[in-house]
Amino acid sequence: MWFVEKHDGTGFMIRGEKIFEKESMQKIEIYSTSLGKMLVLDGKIQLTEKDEKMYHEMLVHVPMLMHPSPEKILIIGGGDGGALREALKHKPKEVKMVEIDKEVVEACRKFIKIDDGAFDDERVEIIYEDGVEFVKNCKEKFDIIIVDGSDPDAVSKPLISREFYANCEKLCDIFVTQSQSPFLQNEHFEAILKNSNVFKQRRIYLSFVPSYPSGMWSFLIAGENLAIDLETIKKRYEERMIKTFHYNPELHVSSFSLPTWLKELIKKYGLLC
Ligand code: SPD
Repeated sequence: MWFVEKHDGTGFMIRGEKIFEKESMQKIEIYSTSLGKMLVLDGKIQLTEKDEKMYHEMLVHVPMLMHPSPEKILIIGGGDGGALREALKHKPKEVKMVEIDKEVVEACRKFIKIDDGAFDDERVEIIYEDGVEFVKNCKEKFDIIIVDGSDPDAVSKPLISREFYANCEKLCDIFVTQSQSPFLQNEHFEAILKNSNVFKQRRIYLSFVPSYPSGMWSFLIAGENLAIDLETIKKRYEERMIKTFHYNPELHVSSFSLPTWLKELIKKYGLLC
């Protein structure tokens, strides 16, 4: 069968067989495809085995390497375990993962298995709770907060609200969230830019993720001071002995080089370019 994800008159097609389906708070589907196992939530592709590292490595290593010693990490979402797997490569003391939908974790553990044992790591605590409520009531501080939400249509919509960003800002040194396709999903992308102005400094960086709408994928990183140079990133990457498939320090720096139209758009919302 062909699975098709459509966006405003465009679409991404992939051939595969459905191997799992469940309706929980969202519709969870898992396919076996020509790009490996594929997770789909409410009709939107969340990962394929072939390109998930192009997303998870960029989501996680960019903020982690911008921090001198990331020891306490909070991941909101990330039920497939990909972000967790990457965060553990920095040898943090503890990682809390707050996932709203236990069924996603269970389905991914059974059928996708990209966590490489991360779910069972003794430094990891998985909390099944709404991330918005968690940060509202949280008294702990984190070095990094990583938001690995699904598309902000239903379940994940509160993860792009000003209230959520304001609560995260109080709790961490560096914040990062995936911020959709700036090319095809302007409504979501601009809502994220608008609502995140609670942070002192914000920047956008990009990765190419072929199975996501348009392939052009963005991340918003925020904190007190986001300045960093290539030499420092290289040194940290080597000292921490990080092994990656897609990420490297040169790509880290170049991912902040944005096309003119995107620079102009984000400048309107007061972000650094
Ligand atoms: N449809 C693209 C949505 C991308 C954001 N979610 C990715 C989750 C992978 N852990």
